[in-house]
Amino acid sequence: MAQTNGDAGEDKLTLVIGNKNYSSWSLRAWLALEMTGAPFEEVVIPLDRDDTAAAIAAQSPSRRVPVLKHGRLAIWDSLAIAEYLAELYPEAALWPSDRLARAQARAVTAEMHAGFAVLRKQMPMDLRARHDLPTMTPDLAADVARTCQIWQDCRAGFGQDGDFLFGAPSIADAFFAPVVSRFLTYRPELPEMAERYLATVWNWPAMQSWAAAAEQEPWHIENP
Ligand SMILES: N[C@@H](CCC(=O)N[C@@H](CS)C(=O)NCC(=O)O)C(=O)O
Repeated sequence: MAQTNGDAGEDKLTLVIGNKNYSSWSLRAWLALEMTGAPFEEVVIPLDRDDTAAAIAAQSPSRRVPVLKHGRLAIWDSLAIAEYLAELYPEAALWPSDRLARAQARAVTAEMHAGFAVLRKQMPMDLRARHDLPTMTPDLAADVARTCQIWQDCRAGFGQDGDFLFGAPSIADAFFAPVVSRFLTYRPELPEMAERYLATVWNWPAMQSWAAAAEQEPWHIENP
């Protein structure tokens, strides 16, 4: 296990997540944790069942997943988890090492974390499914276009050393991975570079491992 700092010390890491086919916020934190290379346990709580709220409340102060348990700490919210892991495992370079690239990575990650409400609602993550494209309202089209613009700007400005937004995989890719899954499920028309980025993220071994587990899950949500 990589070196750890602070109070949590050598305690094991446990990530509490929703089911992998549906829980887009969980995917972000899980990919960030995978990138550290640290061993961890996962607890999967199936979403949208009668006992879901109680099961999550028993684990998470915010009554939301993901939540990361580390020693006496319970860290909720995907972005807080990602930042905690970036501090805990500096050698894993979860943020780009270049200051300008890192600033841009933080900006696009924050934008993803805080926005894209229409895209989230109209194209809910249903990783193993293929659905009809919803009506492309101006708001939905704007969210799709803004996503592609972000990918284009990051790739053109900072992506020269690899195929991810900032070359090597980073937290920014973890935060856009659910959008990649959504675009593969609903298939909006995308520019060539965005199609290439979809393939990059989909073929990312960590993403493949999450997708394989999603395929095996027994739960089905009719309207996710
Ligand atoms: N801003 C939070 C959002 C977390 C979130 O909304 N999680 C959903 C599942 S993807 C949840 O826990 N929903 C509660 C429920 O389904 O009862 C984050 O970044 O982690």
